[in-house]
Parts: sequence; C-alpha cells; structure tokens
Amino acid sequence: MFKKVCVAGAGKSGKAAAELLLRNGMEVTIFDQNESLDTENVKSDIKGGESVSFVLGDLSEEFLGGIDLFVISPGIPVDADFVKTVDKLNIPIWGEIELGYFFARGTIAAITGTNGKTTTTTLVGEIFKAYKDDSIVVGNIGIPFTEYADRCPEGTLVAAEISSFQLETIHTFRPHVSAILNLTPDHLNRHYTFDNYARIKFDIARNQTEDDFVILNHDDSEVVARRDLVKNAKVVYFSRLTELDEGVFVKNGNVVVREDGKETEILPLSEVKILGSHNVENVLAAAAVCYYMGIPVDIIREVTVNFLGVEHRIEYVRTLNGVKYYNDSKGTNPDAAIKGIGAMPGPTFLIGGGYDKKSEYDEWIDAFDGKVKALVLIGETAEKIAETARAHGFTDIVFKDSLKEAVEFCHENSVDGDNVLLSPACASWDMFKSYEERGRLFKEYVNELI
Ligand code: UMA
Repeated sequence: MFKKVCVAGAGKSGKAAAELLLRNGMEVTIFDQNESLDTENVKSDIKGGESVSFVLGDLSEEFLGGIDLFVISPGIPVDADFVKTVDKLNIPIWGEIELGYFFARGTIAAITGTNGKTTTTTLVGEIFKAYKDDSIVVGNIGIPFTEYADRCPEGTLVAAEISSFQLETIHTFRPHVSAILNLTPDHLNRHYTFDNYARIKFDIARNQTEDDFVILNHDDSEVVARRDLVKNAKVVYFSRLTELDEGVFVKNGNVVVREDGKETEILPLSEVKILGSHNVENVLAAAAVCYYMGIPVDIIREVTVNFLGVEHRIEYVRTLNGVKYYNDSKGTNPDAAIKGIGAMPGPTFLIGGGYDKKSEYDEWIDAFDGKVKALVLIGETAEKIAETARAHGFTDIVFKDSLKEAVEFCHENSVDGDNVLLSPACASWDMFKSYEERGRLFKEYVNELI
C-alpha cells in the first residue's frame, strides 16, 4: 500500500482525494500550480486536513523522490511538464477516478459521451435510488467519486458521469455497465484531435470483461465507426431511429428492449416529461444502462416518466412580460448549444461566448434557423463567434462586457412571445468558476428583473 501521496490540484477532486487518503492512513501533500492558493482554507475543507502539507507553484525532483503515488485532478493536462517529470521518475500517476475505484465497493455504471452525460447520469442515479436507497451519483457531475468510494456498503449501485479528462488517468477502472452517448468535437485544446478524444472516450470500456456491458448509440456514426475499440464487453446498442435486432429502441412510441429474440416494453415515450430528440436518446441510454444493471422494468418506467431534467440544461427560469427565460449554461460546446437553440419554440435572444476550447461555431450558427433575434456575446470567444456568424450572413450581434449586462440587454429589447436563452457553446472558465456558477448567476440576474 502507498504511504506518501501527492495530490495535484486543490479543487473538488483534490480535496476529496486527500480526505480519502487521510482516512485510509496515508500522508498527503497537496500540490497546486496556483501560488496564491489559500492553503488554510483548503485545509479547513478537508476532514483531518491539519496534517496536510502543501507545495505551490513548482514541484522539485527532490520532493518527488519521497512520493510513492501521484494523484491528479481532471483539470490538469496529462502532458503538463510537471506530470512528465513525475512519469519520468516512475511514480504511478492515478486520476481521482482510479483512486476511488481502488478503494471502491459496489457496482458501477459509468456514463460518458460529449453531451447528455449529466442528464443521463442523473436519471440513472434516480432509478438506482428508487431501487436501492443507498445508491450514489458521482463523477464529473460535481461529486468526486473519492468522496464516497470507500464508505458505501458492498452492494451499492454507483452512477458515475465520466469525462474524457478523467478517462485519461484510469488504469484498472472497470464499470459493470458503461455507456458512450455520442461523440462530437470537444476539448480539442487538450486532446488535440477528434480521433484522440474519441479513443479516450472508448477507454471507459477498456477494462471491462465479457461479463460487462457497453451501451453505444447506434444513431451516432462516429460511435459506431469505433465499435471495434471495444475488446471484451458485450456491446448493446440503443437507437431512436431504427428497430434493432438486439438492443434498446423505439417501437410504436414505446421504449423496448430486444434481447435473445424476446421483447420487453419499458415505457411509453408519450409519458416522458423531458423534451427534445436528444432527451429521447438520454432516456434510451438510461433505460439500457439500468436494464443491464438488473433494475426491474417497472422501477425504470416509474422514475423515468416522472423525471423533470437537470439544472442548467435548457432549464426554464421564469416568464416576465410574456418573455420566457431559459438557462442552458451546461451548453458548454457547440453541439450542446445546437440542442439548446433547437429546443426554443420561437424568436430568441441568445447569450453565448466564453472560454476558448478551440471549437468551431459554424454548425451552431447554422442551427439558428431564423429564430435568433440577437446573438449577445460575452467572454473570450466573443470576437471569434462574431466572425463565424458574419461569415454565415448572421449580423444581429451585440457585445456585452458581463453576463449581467447581457441579461439586461435582452430584457430591454425583447417583446411578448420572445425567449431569452443562455446557451454559450463555450466553457465558463474565462469569467466564472464553473458552468454551475454561470447558470446560477444567470438565474439570479433574471429573477432580479422587474
Ligand atoms: N490546477 C493546477 N494546474 C492545472 C489545472 C488546475 O494546479 O493545470 C489546480 C487549480 O489551481 C485548482 C485545481 O487544480 O486549484 C482545480 O482542479 P480541477 O480543474 O480538476 O477542478 P475540480 O474542482 O477538482 O473539478 C473536477 C472537474 N473539473 C474539470 O474537469 C475541469 C469537475 O468537472 C468535476 O465535477 C469535479 O472534478 C468532480 O469530479 C467540471 C467540468 O467542467 C464540471 N468538467 C469538464 C466538462 O464537463 O466539460 C470535463
């Protein structure tokens, strides 16, 4: 067992990882590149944190000489210079998910994909909880796996949202059921090419055996094209568009599972409350994950038809003077934002822009479909998005310095029947701590309007 562990990153993941290591008797040093990190504050967030030591700014080889495990937070790129140094010294590098898995009890369902992860994982988690109330929901969704991994009872069901960042640093992580919902370009500033990003996503199935299942989207050609990257797990497809010989699909308006020639009806789509074709895919994926995790069909049905969706995903905020306001702060890439604008029923003031992930915005602009009355841009990518929009002949563009000003502009210029949608197509990190903070502030500003 490891004795001296260095945890890199003092965010949510790092703090939870440190706490897990401390309660399992290990000595912990936290390393963070932020030289002005308030270490007392970090210590006070960690149970048993008084014994944690800190290294800020740079790591020396001398310090690393005494370390036998290096745990890295998902936000740290694996090709950062200090990570290369750690690797050169042959110190094992584990992500927070791998650390959680090492200590974990329970059976894991792990969900990845470019979009829909949070909605699908939340729904899966609610279905699990209805079946077994000690089930947990963890991962990229905002709750580190290490917070609960070693503290839940043997049979706990774990619903885990897993990002590409987290998959880069797994070694033995093996979910019983995994799912890849879809693949479109995202995080290319970190993963460089789409193919590299897609391969990392398929790593979710890397350690699965023939006793395990991987749920794949039959309607997504990029997913299907990479099916052979799955080596051992049983592949189960889901499809919104095609009746499959085997798998989970829509037949006569019902979600059905066809397995060994036998069909089981799970639920009627007409009773599902979450809107949009992307949500049909999320429901199909969640139903498939839960079915193969052994959850009874009546529980899957009951929870799914009563599910109202998640915060920050095309979330209705309020109606003021006949104008409907929606928070889609989780629209952190163009593909997600296409779904956001696609779900709007009529004329829309669209607030976009944010942290530059080197995305291309052409398809997003094309998806405006005559509905966008004004594109109100904020953040680092404002000019790049405006250039793309102009190149596509869209010129109703407004620049604002802050989200608050953007909301006020939309309020002042919208009329009865319009919609105001925050769906930025970009991450939040240029102006906010997280998309959650951006979404919460948006709702605050909207609720202050009179
Ligand atoms: N840090 C460095 N060097 C770096 C980067 C960060 O020292 O190069 C330090 C920062 O100074 C900071 C800490 O690391 O103190 C932050 O660590 P982090 O960025 O990993 O953030 P956490 O708070 O630990 O949150 C992480 C995930 N963040 C990222 O992947 C960027 C959260 O996903 C996740 O919810 C949380 O762990 C719990 O598992 C957020 C996210 O934006 C939601 N994910 C991306 C997405 O969904 O698109 C992948």
